[in-house]
Amino acid sequence: MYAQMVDTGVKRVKSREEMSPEERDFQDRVDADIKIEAKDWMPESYRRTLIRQISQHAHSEIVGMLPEGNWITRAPSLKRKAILLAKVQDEGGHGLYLYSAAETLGLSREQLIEQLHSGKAKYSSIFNYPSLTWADIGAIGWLVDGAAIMNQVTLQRCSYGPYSRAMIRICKEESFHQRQGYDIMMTLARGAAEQKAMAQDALNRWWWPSLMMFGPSDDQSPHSAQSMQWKIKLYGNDELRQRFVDQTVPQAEYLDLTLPDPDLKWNEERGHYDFGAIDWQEFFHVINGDGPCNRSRLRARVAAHEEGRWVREAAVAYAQKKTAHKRTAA
Ligand code: FAQ
Repeated sequence: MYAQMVDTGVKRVKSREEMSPEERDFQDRVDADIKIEAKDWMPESYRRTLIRQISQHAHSEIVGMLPEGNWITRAPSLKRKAILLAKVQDEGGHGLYLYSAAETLGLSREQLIEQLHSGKAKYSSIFNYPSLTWADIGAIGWLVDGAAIMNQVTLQRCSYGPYSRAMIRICKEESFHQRQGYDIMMTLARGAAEQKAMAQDALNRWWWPSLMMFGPSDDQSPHSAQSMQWKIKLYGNDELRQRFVDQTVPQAEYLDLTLPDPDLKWNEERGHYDFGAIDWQEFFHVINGDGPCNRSRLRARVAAHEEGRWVREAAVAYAQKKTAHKRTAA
């Protein structure tokens, strides 16, 4: 039986009795953990929800290259530079897998990119914050990749085959990314007083935005109930956020850094850390286009797309030439 919800802006979930026979069959397959593939029948709103989520995820990966790309030329050593370069390239690759997964649902890459550039499609709130110092690269790897993995590990088991398979590879790379971020933080936290202060400052600025990455609280999340019924999401936003807090507090203690939350404390009864109130007003400002870097991030993406046009055209011309050559040779 599926929860009946009052219509409060949070999308209503159909009861089994209200479903059409096709919808019931579809739900039975989802409940039996049978993956849904691109050519299978699916409710139109399942398809639309997936396009929204997967494309938002793809856009996040490629916009997420910008705050880190900002530090490639200023990395403190050749080794750090090579590692960061590889990480940023990985994020571009994640974008590619995810755009490909979204394309299986019937939209072209051009349409998806156009939705990003016109501001119609969202990308993760976190990438609208600036990376001000080298320590931010550590904080992004540790916290942002850490929050991303917490969410993505569960998406490996989501109901849509192409998305879940893309997630398996992405998660392997993301866990390496998190380790490299923590390694930067450890070096800084064990370095000179100035370095430790820089690490603490980065943690202070990235902590709360990282918690916001999980999305609004479940009672304010319009899509969660339906997405969980369809196993597009396996857990609610609050549960994953709590897991992230529980995992990260001991890591901060090990670094001897302080999380910027006076209300953070272990709750013996719940077996979890309690934490302070999230500033949801800031979150909604950011996702509605008014964060510190929204405009510059979009400008940079549009410029990169325009400047890369000749590369795409050259690649297509080369592929066409090769096919024509093969045909004449055959
Ligand atoms: N930012 O009802 P819900 C990464 C929107 S990857 C912006 O809870 P849903 C790797 C949401 O779209 C990070 N918007 O929505 C990396 C909806 O808007 P709409 C990205 C947000 O979809 C690391 C509205 O609020 N990861 O970081 C955010 O069920 C380092 C209502 O929310 C993914 O995308 C947000 N944080 O749950 C790369 C994972 N949260 O359409 C480079 C896949 C919510 O109604 C460097 N996505 N919104 O106007 C998901 O798991 C889900 O989409 C959630 C949101 C959990 C993000």
